[in-house]
Amino acid sequence: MTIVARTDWTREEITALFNMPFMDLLYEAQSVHRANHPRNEVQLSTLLSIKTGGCPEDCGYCSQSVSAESGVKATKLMDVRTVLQAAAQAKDGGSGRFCMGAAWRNPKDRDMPALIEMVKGVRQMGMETCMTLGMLSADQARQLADAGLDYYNHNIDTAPENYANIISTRTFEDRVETLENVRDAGINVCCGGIVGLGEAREDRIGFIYALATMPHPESVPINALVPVKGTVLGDMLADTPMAKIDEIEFVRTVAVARITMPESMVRLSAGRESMSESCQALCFMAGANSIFTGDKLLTAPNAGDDSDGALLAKLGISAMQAAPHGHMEEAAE
Ligand code: SAM
Ligand code: DTB
Ligand code: SF4
Repeated sequence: MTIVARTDWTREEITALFNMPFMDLLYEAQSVHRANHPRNEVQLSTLLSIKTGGCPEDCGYCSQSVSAESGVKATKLMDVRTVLQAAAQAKDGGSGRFCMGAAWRNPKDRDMPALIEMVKGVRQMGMETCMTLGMLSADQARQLADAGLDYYNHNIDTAPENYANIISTRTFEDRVETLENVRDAGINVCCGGIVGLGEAREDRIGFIYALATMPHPESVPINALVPVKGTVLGDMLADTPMAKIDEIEFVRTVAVARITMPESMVRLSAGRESMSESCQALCFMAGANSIFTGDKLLTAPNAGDDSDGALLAKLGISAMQAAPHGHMEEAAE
């Protein structure tokens, strides 16, 4: 399925959405949601860190950067069998997509054969595949596409104007180049970012504006910063608790993402563990329709299957059987 939604949003329009009375914004977002997606359904994905820590990039939020003193131990790339065992477990737990993440600036060509085996193995189990490995060359993207990779996650993370305040080892344009390589290879794009980095409303506007004016990602993860001690931003937040993102402002960001990218899946990603049930419910109302399940993200804790199961049951939300953009669904048509 190709996304045809408009990409000519103006910054003024996005600002006006952020400024709407909260109830009007939620009503609008839920209306857009219902016109484009099955109601009361969320897509469930499971994350696995296949290569943890020791990352040469200096993203100020990340526990896996060599610049952070977070105590995360660096590991080598996991072997294919261990990855496939974890995938089988995720499938048993009802997950429809398995996302494999590596703390790399980019994969080395010598890593490609193992990565390709992982994609093929997970697909054989009947699950959708997603990887997030840092920057990809056009050739690497093609190799992963040939193996059957369904999604590639590569976030713009924040507004282009704010990028250099958060990461200095690469540019916003580097990110866009990988996104183009991924899209050109025919892989679905998963691209979003983080709020709660201490950014201003203007930066959140700039972040959504950047996403909504590019070819819309099939999936848009909105992460709330998980503050980790020993990272620049985690420590900043510990010193200035007032900097924590306001929940209503977080929900507004989700709603504006839903309205401006109506056909995309909007994923309520990191940060759910410390979010109230009511805030998560408001995010679903605002059009979020995808979450990570399991009790761990890559290195940080996640809400966990028991509390998620209880919350979804309480809200009358069920697991989506097939995401609208996956190769799996196309194969079934
Ligand atoms: N190294 C690869 C990369 O950066 O593209 C893949 C893994 S990286 C951990 C994937 C995304 O996780 C980042 O782009 C960021 O948006 C999110 N992330 C990382 N640490 C986070 C944190 N502490 N809180 C919230 N989101 C986080
Ligand atoms: C994304 O946007 N969020 C996920 C996924 N893409 C790979 C990762 C969140 C990571 C949270 C911090 C951690 O677990 O270390
Ligand atoms: Fe490395 Fe990704 Fe963490 Fe940045 S977000 S330090 S690129 S693992």
